[in-house]
This record gives sequence, C-alpha cells and structure tokens, in this order.
Amino acid sequence: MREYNFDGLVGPTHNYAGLSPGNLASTAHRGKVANPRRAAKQGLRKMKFVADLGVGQAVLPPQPRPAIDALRRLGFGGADDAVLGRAAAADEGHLLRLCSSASAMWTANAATVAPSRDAADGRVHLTPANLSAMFHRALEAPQTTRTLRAIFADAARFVVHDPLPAGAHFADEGAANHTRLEGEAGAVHLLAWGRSTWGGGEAPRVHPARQTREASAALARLHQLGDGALLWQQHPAGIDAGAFHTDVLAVGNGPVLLVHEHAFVRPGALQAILRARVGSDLRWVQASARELPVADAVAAYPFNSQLVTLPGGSMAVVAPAESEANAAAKRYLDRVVAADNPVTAVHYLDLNESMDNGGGPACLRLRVPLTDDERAAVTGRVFLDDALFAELDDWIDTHYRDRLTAADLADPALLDETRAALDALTQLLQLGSIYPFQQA
Ligand code: SUG
Repeated sequence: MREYNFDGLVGPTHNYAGLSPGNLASTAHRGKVANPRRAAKQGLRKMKFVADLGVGQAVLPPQPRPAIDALRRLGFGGADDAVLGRAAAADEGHLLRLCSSASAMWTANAATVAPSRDAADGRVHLTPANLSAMFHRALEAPQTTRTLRAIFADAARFVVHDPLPAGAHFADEGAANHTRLEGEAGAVHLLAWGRSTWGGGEAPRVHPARQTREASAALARLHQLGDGALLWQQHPAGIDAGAFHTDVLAVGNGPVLLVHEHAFVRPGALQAILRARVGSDLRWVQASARELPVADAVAAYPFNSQLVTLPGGSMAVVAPAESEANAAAKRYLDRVVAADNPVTAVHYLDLNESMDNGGGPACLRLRVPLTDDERAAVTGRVFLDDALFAELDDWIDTHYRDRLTAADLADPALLDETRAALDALTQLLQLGSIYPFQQA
C-alpha cells in the first residue's frame, strides 16, 4: 500500500470573498485582489515537489464556477449573462461570491477515505463530504461525487458513497478531521468532531464547529472500520482560536503525530489510548501553548503541513513558507526534526495565494492509500509525471487570469473562460464529460 496525494487544481475563479467565519485568514483577506494563475501554479509546483520527493501524487480537477445551476435554483433566471448580472445586483453580490468560490481546491475537505486494508469488505471507501457548515462549500458535494465516481469507478475495488444527508445534524468536512495512524500494534482512524447534535462535549463559543460527532460515527460505519475507529473531540478553545478543522493543529502519518495542545480535548488521555492501539512506536510530538501560542499556529500553519513517508522509510514535512517566517513555528518544526522519530527534513513552500484563504499544504491534498492493483484500476490520467506537469503548466498559462476581484465574477467572459478551461482539462486528464455543462 502506498499513499497518493490527490491535490486539487486551483480553479480559474480563485478569489478572496471572506466567506468562512471562523477561518481567520479568509476573513482577514476579504476583498484582496487574487491572482488565479499564480495560485494554480503554486499548487502545481507543490505537487511536483512532492512527486519529486518520491511520494505518490495525483490531481483532482476544479469545479465549474460561477455555479450557474445553483444561481438558477436560487431564482436568478434568463440567459447565463442575465443570471450573472441579476445575482451580482442581489445582496450586494454576496450570492454571486458564494457561488463563485474556487474552494474545491482544498481537497482535504473533498472526502474521507479508508484504505482497503482497513475496511471489512476489502475495498477502498470514499465518502464525499457534504460540507453542510458553509453554503459555498456545500455546493461542492454533488460534483465531488461525480468526479470521484469517474476516477474510482471500478466497483470491485472502490466504493464512493453518497455524501451524508445534508443539514446541520450530519455536517461533515471530510479528511480535514481525519487522521489515520499506524504502528506496530495496528491502525487507528482518529475521527475528530467539533460538536454533537445529540449532546455531549463543550461547544466552542466564538466560532462555528463544522464537524459533528454524528457525522464522524456515520463515516466509521460506512467505511466498515469496526474497532479501527476512534472518535475524539476537537478542543473548543482551538476552534475559537481559528482552528476550524483538525488539520490546522495536528498532522499524523504512520506512528507519528505532530499535535498542538489545543487540537484535541484531554490530550493526555488521547495519547494513552493511541499508545495502546497504535503501539509503543507512537511518536506524539506535542507543542505546548507556551512554546507555540495557538495564535501563531493558526497564523503560520506549521501543523497544516504534509507529513510524508519517503521511499527510504524516513519522513519529511512539507510546510508553508509562513511557518519558516514565524520564529515559534519554525522552532517547533526544527524540534520535530531533532527529536527521536522518523522525520528527517522540513521543506518550506510558497503557497501564499491559498494560505490567504486559510488553506495550507495539508488542505490542498486528499490522501488516498492504494495498492498497486488499485492504482492500476484508477480511471483517467490523474497521476502526476513530468509530462502531465508540463501540460498542466501550459494549460494554466492558456486559460487563467492573473488578476481577479469580486467585480469580475459577473463578467460573462469569465464564465466562458472557465468552461473552456475545464473542457480542455477533462480531455487532458481523460476523464470524459464529468461536468453538467458538458452534457447540456
Ligand atoms: O473551508 N476557505 C476554506 C479553507 C479550507 C481549508 N481546509 C482545511 N483546513 N483542510 C474553508 O474555510 C475561503 C474562501 C473565501 O473566503 O473566499 C474558504 O473557503
């Protein structure tokens, strides 16, 4: 079994609309002029960097935006340009901004995944996240389901479930709240949640908790994890400090967990349970709030790193450049490398366009562990090699603007450009017609 990181290509409508309360970067950068071309290239360069480390790398396509179909369902009628104009005039353009986000780039929120080795039926399980907590993200679920079903089509090896039923009760944010750890004693799926609709646990007071305990429990059932699942609460103080997903304050791989003391409630108890279930090779590397104030962890995102296993068996951290610039975050990552664990290097990458919307290296990828047989059964040309990298780089040059503001979202030319881009992309990735506008 090998891990493949499915990164989301940043879509041509990448912009800063301040859509996510509780995500401090999103709120702070509202109205900033975006550069979609640079954003897409930063993401693509990260994919190449990870692939060049010898780590499995693949790509997921963006979603059609502005979401004309959603705007029509909200009562904006007429031809496409009329829909855009009417939506731009309503609620000071807020509905158009909600329906135009390129947020599908953060594929850690696309789905939750269980490898075939851990599921009772021996298949890879994927459940697209309903993303019910935020309207602009909930729009992603139907297309994510179509896209994953096109790529993981072989029903003997893969099952792509329906997203959990919509609504607050089963609000699900995908793998951003999921960590699979594995050591000498076994594998554990740590499924973290922020609130429970049935009751239990102290809820955050300032910012919304996006994932429910009930959703996490449903994922454990769907993925047939049995005793392999462990449900645990995110620390409400962490959420209130801006850690809207678990992956803002923790990242795990194999027997290693990098974790801030405000990531989970009762960290000592969690560590003891994991040591028993993962094994004595568990490496729990905790940052205290004194060593790394949670505000620095949220601003610099050292935990929103990728923690990857290299071909030789050691591990590397792929961190955002913001973590190198923040003294406390860098000291912590240096300590991780120096401590007794498999981590031997930290690499810092410039992902500023995504970071300013609250998305670091970890947000941009969905981890899919596959056996060689399963990899061979994947549909489409999605695994990154040098040829695909070069073609995607050209594709970005051809189709992306280097400047985008909220006012541009009503431009009918932008809609035409994004459709042309996605149409060309599905051919390049050999995925067939996965978008409704291609079937109309
Ligand atoms: O859902 N930002 C995303 C960031 C997602 C980060 N993902 C993980 N932590 N796994 C969100 O809050 C901001 C869009 C805007 O404001 O324009 C946004 O959707």
